[in-house]
Amino acid sequence: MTDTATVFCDPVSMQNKLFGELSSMFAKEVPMYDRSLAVNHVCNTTVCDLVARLHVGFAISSQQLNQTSGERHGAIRIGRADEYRWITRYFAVFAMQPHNFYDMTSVGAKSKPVIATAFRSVVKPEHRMFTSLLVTDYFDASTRARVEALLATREVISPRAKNLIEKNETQGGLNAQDFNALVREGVDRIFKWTGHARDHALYTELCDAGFKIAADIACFDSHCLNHLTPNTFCMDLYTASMKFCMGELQQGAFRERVITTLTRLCAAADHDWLILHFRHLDHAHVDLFTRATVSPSDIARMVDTLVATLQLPQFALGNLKHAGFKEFTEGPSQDTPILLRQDAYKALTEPVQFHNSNDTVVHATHTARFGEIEERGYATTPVGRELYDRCLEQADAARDADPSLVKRDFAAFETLYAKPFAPFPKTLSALLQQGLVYGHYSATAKGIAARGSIHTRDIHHLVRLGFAQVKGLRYEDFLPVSAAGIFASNLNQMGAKSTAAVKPVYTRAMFEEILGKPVIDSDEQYRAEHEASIAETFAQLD
Ligand code: OOG
Ligand code: NI
Repeated sequence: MTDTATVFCDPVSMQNKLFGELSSMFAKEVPMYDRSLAVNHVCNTTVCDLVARLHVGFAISSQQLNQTSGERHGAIRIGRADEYRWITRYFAVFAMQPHNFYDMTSVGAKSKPVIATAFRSVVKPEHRMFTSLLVTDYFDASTRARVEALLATREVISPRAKNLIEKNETQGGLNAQDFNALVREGVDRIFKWTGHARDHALYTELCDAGFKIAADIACFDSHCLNHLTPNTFCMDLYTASMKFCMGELQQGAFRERVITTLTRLCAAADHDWLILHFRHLDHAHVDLFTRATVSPSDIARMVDTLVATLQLPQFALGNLKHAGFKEFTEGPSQDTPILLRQDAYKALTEPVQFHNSNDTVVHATHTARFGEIEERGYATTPVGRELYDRCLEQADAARDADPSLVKRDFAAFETLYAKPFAPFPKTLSALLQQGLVYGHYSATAKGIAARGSIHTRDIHHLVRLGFAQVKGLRYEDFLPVSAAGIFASNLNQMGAKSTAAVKPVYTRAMFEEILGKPVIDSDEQYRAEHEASIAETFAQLD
């Protein structure tokens, strides 16, 4: 083949490019997002400094740090089934497949008229897009008709974008020029915020009825990014730093929190923690590190440096327009390294021009885009997930029973919230032994050398003997309840019940019909990897 146009780009590199460009776009649109990335960079650098003192031999280049910090998940909300199908096909070009069916219409008081999936790579995902679909049959007939009529008259995905998607499907790939054009379609049109909306009357009615989410979807003319979430190495360091920069936490209290957090990190940052948090590390690397101690005065010096950095003018976030930072982090307690912890600065109130059908223009505002951050832990088994759900329910109840505690006495709040999570072990090996999380096992050189003289088939025992090693599988997906909590606190609105005569039931099968392809069940994937790695380890060790 001589035609250079048939040289296809690697979809995963193009996915990195897409998310890099989306991040630049979002940083230009939302100055607070841009600054929060800078705060996260300072925090991650502090964590790396601490880890380097704790583990002699640990090193991370600024390029590796930037790469690791480049991970993002976005959230978009879509109005029509045909749009949703096109978006599914769009992400497929970038090797992103739908993972899990999230039914947000049945999550109790936080229920919303959306069903969703997350697009991501099947292996080693770095980026994700949580993609919601508005289900209009959740509403009474007249609201439904108005929402559908408005949605019917928009065109978010251009003919050019559709052509490129189809070309990819028929050719089995795209060249650089086509890929770049498709990235531009996403960044300049499909996921871009325009500040233009339609039908102010419908907008107001939906918001007043408790359906801000529906207003956010139906009245706007793009699938604008609602948030673009980076990953942090230490949630508590980041949230304290943001609150300090936003003027919500005074210096004394900030120092105290950072000392607590860094001291905890010294205890938590073992080899498993390193492998979980740093993509460039494996057992082969961490086994070469030697453990050192970090003294309170080392920590005090690190705190001084952090405070001095965050006092620089570029971190004076109180000067930017904002609505404050969320009061508490969603997810497990800080000492329980499972699933994911998420937090956010609250949604900004932004100017919007509504163009009504009678040619009038209304200048109003819209509050939807917020600044989320996350830290990922180990993927739980169904048993672990069930235990998590129970612990979370108790922790949330304890928190809600004394809602002002978090402001009054943060340390007491942390203790209160952590207590219900006591049934969870805090180390990877204990989590694995109790069957609460998934791992990837492999034989060690020592194990292979001992072949023939090994007398156990207990995988945990093999690890303890040094014949096998394990790394915890990272949770790469979402939690509907946590997502619903994020929605609720940012929009300042709980869920709202269906106003349809009969509340419809949404099934995965019906959702898959909209997508035009099956949804991957990520739990099955984690379990398959876990089990295959054990079988492979047994085979290697005979
Ligand atoms: C999606 C919320 C889900 C998360 O991190 O759980 C999400 C949305 O706000 O549209 O992004
Ligand atoms: Ni999110």
